[in-house]
Amino acid sequence: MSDLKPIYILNGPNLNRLGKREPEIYGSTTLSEIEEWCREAAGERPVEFRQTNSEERLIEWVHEAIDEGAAIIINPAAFTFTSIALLDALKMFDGPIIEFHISNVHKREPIYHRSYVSMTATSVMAGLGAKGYPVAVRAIEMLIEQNSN
Ligand code: DHK
Repeated sequence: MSDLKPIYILNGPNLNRLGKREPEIYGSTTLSEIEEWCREAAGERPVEFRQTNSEERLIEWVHEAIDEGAAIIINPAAFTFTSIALLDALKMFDGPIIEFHISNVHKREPIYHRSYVSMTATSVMAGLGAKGYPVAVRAIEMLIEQNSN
């Protein structure tokens, strides 16, 4: 049992369909494969890896991370561009936050160009594909380390 606080890796709507969903944009990797990669990259540190299509549930998980977590990696998917409620929740988190997108949202349709979450995220990663998730895990470890110095 690790005494390290967990990294919360939170995924928003439609990401449960990865592997089948617009593979030309999101690739063919499934969310469970991504979860495995994240746990491996996290090493000793526990990971809470979750996905929901519900804005309410995502916000409740951010509240849980506020009380229990060391860091948040969040792919809010479409809620990135619509949810002030999610932004308000993330503002309460005092650890590092990485906003993560599989695709480069800035190369896509204009509806994907304005992120509320970026107004509070420590870092934004976009366009690395599914293999970017374990990179984000290693990056958040560096940010946790920086935060603790
Ligand atoms: C995933 C989604 O579901 C979209 O709504 C975002 C993001 C992009 C991604 O690239 O991971 O716009």
